[in-house]
Amino acid sequence: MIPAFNEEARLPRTLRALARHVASCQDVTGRVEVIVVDNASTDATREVALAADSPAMPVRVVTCVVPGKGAAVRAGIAATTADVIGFMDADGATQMEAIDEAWRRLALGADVAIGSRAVAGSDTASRHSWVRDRGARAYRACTARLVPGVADTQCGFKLVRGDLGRAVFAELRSHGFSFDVELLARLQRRGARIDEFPVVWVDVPGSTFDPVRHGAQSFAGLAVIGWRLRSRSATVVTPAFTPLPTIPSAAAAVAADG
Ligand SMILES: Nc1nc2c(ncn2[C@@H]2O[C@H](COP(=O)(O)OP(=O)(O)OP(=O)(O)O)[C@@H](O)[C@H]2O)c(=O)[nH]1
Ligand SMILES: [Mg+2]
Repeated sequence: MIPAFNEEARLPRTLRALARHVASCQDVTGRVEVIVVDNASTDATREVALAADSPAMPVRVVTCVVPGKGAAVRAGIAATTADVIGFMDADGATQMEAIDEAWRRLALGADVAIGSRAVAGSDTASRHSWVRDRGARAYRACTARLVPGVADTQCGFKLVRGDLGRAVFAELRSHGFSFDVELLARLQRRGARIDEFPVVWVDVPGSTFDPVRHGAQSFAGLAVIGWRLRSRSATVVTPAFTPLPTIPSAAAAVAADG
């Protein structure tokens, strides 16, 4: 699924690239469906999303009434039924090859495969401003306590087993950009195997992330997540998923949303 807020400019190119990629790897992934989740876009996000709908790659739009990327991704995941689900950003900054690598890792036994700009092999030649980079570094230092062992919580590309993903997303309370941290922390507490793999990431102008407003909210969000995870209700472990058998070959591939 793809969260999209005023993405009429960036979404069409991403959906075209995704359709091309899906066509080339469908024998491995099976049928791929895309859910675009919009909340309160004031441009033609909805129309450009629906214009990309095709029999080869169905696209539907879900409207989320709660604002924020986290709320949108949660609503999109709740609308899925597939065995493998995931989300990616509308800007297409993470290159599509990430789909193949994430899929391979799930097939080899990972519960979750997350793209990363901070592990060996990643390529992020074109990055953010100096200020944004410094902010991201400070943010990573803070997330290290909440999700130990994960170098880049914020890359906008993650695939997860469907049953597990739907169960964990239903628990999330973060509506903003920090939801990835809560997601990963809750997955770790369930004992999920999280594979972090390098991606090629190319900055695409037109970010919806305001370093001042969203930056401050993101740091505050971490404090709230830490508090929630320490609270009694968050420590209850619910055995909400059973292991998915490893996919032995392309012929046994499963369908995915987004
Ligand atoms: N539905 C919805 N989507 C959102 C909202 N805020 C951000 N998004 C989407 O979240 C994705 C990531 O946002 P970006 O603007 O790329 O920001 P980012 O990836 O965190 O930061 P950059 O590294 O600058 O790209 C995009 O697909 C946005 O459209 C929101 O409030 N609602
Ligand atoms: Mg982005």
